[in-house]
Amino acid sequence: MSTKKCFPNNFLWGGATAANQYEGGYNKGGKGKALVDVIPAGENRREVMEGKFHYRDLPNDCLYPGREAVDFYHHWEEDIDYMIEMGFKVYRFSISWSRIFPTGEEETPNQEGLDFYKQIVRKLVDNGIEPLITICHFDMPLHLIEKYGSWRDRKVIDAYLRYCRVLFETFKGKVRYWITFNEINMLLHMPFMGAGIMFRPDEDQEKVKYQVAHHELIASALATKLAKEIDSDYQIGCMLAAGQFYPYSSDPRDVFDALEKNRATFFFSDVQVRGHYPDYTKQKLDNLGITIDMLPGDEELLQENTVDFISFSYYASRLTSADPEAGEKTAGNVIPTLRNPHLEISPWGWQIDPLGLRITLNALYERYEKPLFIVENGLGTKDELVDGKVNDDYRIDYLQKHMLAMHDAITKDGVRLIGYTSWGCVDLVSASTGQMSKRYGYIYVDKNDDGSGTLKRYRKKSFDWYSRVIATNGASLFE
Ligand code: BGP
Repeated sequence: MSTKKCFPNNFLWGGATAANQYEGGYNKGGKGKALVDVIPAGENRREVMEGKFHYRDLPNDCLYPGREAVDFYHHWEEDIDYMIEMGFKVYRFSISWSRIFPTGEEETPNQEGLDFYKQIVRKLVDNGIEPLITICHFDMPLHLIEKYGSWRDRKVIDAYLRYCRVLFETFKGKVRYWITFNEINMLLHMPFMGAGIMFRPDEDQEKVKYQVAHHELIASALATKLAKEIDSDYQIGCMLAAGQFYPYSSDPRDVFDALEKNRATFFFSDVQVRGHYPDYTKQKLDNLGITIDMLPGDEELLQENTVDFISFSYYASRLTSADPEAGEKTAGNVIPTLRNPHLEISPWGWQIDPLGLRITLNALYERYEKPLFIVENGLGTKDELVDGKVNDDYRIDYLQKHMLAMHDAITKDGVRLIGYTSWGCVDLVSASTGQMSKRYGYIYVDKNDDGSGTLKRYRKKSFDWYSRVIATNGASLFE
């Protein structure tokens, strides 16, 4: 095994965005209303995203940051030019479902919406950038939520497949990599943001969540089947909000608690990669008295249509204890965690753990032995624009350490990692907070938390740094 100081040939370096936080143009080009259009910034955001506060009951003066976002809708050429300049090999982005099917129920797609993405794919392909498309990234037509209660109803699977068919047929021969659902496990933690679920009074929320999970897993399997029928070269991936749970102490109860918390994430990939419900989930549901409504043939569908690669986001590891009083809490990517005293934290309280990335890569690779793809990682923090420049050495430091951990996983542990797209390569709206000030990009966008700003773009210091990493296939990380 090679330990040379660069990454495998053809390693896919790039960046990632998603329509709901980046694209804007929410009422342009025939687009229908989407889930993100009703998620406000400010104090009610969290409860709306958790499905506990109905968006219809929000005050009139709310700011909805996803509606304009950073207006990729009108800046796509300029932004992709920056990606070309940085030497991207891959660009991960999502398609807004309601731009293609405004209500989700039309017989034919909205041509204007489709044309918007066609020109993007054309520009990427013409410039040697591999598109990696997320079909559903915290996004769906609002109509499907209002009419069917979202993914609780199997009719939404049909709507999703109609949408998938249009994408797979339109981009045949141009796009290779697809992700069926962004962070599919997030639906357990943020049911509205993750899957459009608003809870009704007195319902068994766990039952609803697992039923919705089943429908998304079936939709993902059917999409995988459809993709292969249309183009056998298509590579389909699942996508997890990953980051291993560590036990808070060596107390076996803490160790067991970490094992159970990790299962809540692995449940999804176990189904999507291995093709069946793991026994620990079957037993858990049985113990909770939950029966999932399945149709005859569902189990075969899951078994026969597993994914080709496993993609995931990694921002940090997580920490847990069996003792509810133990430790101190800190923020993290939605899923609750305790503060790990061995780690530094970002100004938003997110922990920084490059070795945790290597641990997470190993956990996934040992479990599945399939190609892995890191499709989100990065430091969300404040930047200061001074004389048109941003000196983001802190971001470079974060990224450098995580990339070195990836290199260790590849060259010392034998992990098969095929690519890396850092999150929010152009600054965009934060999913958890709705803020603009929590920035991840190599490109600064002049937009503020209150929605003001010129939307003008500026290269940050990390822009040149990342360009060099890509140009040297990682060798510059060792200089
Ligand atoms: C993931 C999402 C992204 C993204 C990222 C960073 O959960 O897939 O959409 O936003 O986290 O989180 P945040 O925006 O809250 O900083």
